[in-house]
Amino acid sequence: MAISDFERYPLTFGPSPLQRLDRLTAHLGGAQIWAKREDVSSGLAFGGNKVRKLEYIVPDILASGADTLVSIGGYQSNHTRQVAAVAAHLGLKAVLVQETWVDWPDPLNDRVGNIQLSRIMGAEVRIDPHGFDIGIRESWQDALNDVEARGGKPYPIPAGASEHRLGGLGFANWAYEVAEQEKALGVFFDTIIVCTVTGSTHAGMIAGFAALEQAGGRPRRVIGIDASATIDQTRDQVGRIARHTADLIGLGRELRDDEITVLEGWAGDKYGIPVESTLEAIRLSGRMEAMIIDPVYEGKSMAGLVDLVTSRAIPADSTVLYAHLGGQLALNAYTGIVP
Ligand code: 1AC
Repeated sequence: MAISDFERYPLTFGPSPLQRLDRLTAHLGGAQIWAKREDVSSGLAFGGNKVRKLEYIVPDILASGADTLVSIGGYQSNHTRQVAAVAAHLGLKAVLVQETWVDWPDPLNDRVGNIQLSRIMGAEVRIDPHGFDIGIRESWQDALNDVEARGGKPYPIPAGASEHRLGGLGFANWAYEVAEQEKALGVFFDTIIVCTVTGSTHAGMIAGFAALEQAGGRPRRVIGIDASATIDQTRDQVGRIARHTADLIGLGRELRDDEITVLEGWAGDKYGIPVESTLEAIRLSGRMEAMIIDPVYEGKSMAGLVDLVTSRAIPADSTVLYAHLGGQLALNAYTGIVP
């Protein structure tokens, strides 16, 4: 099968926009930098990367006859907010387990930003005391059982939709979308920078770009910047999901280990806790480009980009595509950090 053989239920406006970041490029003085903006890709509750993943999962949801989407994340999960949005859009219910993934001392952490929007959209929000873990969780299994016990038909969507068997397809298709946009604009992105935590955004890109290369496209680097601070688990999950997705879209060969690059160094000690480089990246992106990024995901991947470009680990003749995944709503729960 190829990516085009999978059914896709449209939830986005169309291809997400590409934007040249000219002032940031000039400021860093090296590679050309562009962004692809998943944060403005959909009208469903501000969109984001999970909407794109859910486009490939919705046909399975509808075929299952489920009436309730059950998912999980931290209080400020972008993913659960997008599940709530898609549930509202489809006329389904949503039960969201919101674990205590981030020990962040903002008194409004469990009330503003993503979680507020999920409540507005009618989701049942369950605050849970468990800490950060990208794996499959008992609290989520309990929520699935509870929906069944009260006569509902749950549809399970794991954290970030990553461990879902179709979870990598949205970003495998992103690679094809980029290739089309490149043709139209006469540009080639030799390096992609993406934040990675639960893994399927990054993994899907790896599989999609590998398939494009297999079909005669030019090689490029897909660099994941870890924001989980549990690097071994994330690396393992990215590799596993990338290989599974490559298989689904008919790559016809095993992905090599050197195609799976997850770099550490910008996550700090804990998921969700910004460090100085995160804050500098948020300010830089805001002041140079009015591009708003967040302390959990894009602030960390932008910090990685800045260092890789200024150190010339990404050479000055490169053209870099930075994936903005739409994490910025979490800023509401970080009232103390900027400027
Ligand atoms: C970690 C999946 C993740 C979220 O928003 O919950 N990005």
